[in-house]
Amino acid sequence: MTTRNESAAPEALLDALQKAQTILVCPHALPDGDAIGSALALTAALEKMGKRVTLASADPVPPEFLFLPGTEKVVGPDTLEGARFDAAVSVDASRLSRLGACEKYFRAVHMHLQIDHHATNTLFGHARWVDVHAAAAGCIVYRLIRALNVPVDADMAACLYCAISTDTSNFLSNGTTGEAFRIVAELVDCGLPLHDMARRLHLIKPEAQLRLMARALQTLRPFAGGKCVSAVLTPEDYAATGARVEHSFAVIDLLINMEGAEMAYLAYSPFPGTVRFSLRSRPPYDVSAIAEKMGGGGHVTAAGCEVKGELAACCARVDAAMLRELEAAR
Ligand SMILES: [Mn+2]
Repeated sequence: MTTRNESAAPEALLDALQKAQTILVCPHALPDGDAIGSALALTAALEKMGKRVTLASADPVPPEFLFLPGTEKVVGPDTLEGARFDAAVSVDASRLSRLGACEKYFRAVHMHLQIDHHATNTLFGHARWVDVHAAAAGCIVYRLIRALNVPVDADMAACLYCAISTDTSNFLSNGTTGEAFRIVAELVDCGLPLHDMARRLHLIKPEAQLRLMARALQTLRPFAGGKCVSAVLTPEDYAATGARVEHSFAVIDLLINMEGAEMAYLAYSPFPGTVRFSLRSRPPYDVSAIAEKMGGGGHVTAAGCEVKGELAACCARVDAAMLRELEAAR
């Protein structure tokens, strides 16, 4: 029996949560906005029901999500040593190993509950709500909070908005469902500070990142008549701006959205000697094969790889591969 794509609340999950007094909540390792936002909202709701809840994350909450209400309660895996729980809930994790260093403590609990929306999930939970059509784990957590009859407050709304808006690339991805919009409409009615949250999660950038992006855009180089475009970042660019590696990622989104572009890459080299490539394409063009040939991987329209060597020579290889892909797909 499978609970995939259940739209109604699974009785076994509601029952287990109602009976449990002490509950462990775990997002997946290296938590993203969906994992941490969903886990925080679920924790707050269970606490409102009078449960004693421990929210444990294998990795620290990323700095950009630390402003979310409740993150001060998140503990690391070590604090779980010797603790006992009536039930453990995993959030946004497709398999147990995704819980990272929390996995062994999760396994030690007798009742495993699972909330997930990944098509690749292994249905490991004893009771679960797995809906592969949900736009985010946060959509399922919202349904669950409603099914448990817990009123949604502004703090829960902020966490659920974080979950849903980040997993849908701010409601721009094809995975964005009508339900995602309906839930956010409800969250606005529950006191969600929409503009403030949208700004913090999707618009604000540190000065160092803007300066790094400016340097990358200085190197903008369309080729193949503008069907392809590239930009590069060198170790000097990171040193001069004080930007971090993760500040590079916004550049590729600008490149692939250049008018007329079908494929784009950013070659970035935060440290001398290695060059990382972030590749993007528009259908039907495939950049995953290009990345794989260079020792990386990814999806058809978004892939990456890391190569040793000199920047210009590495870029020449990717240029040639993109030109071949343009030819092949014609
Ligand atoms: Mn997710």
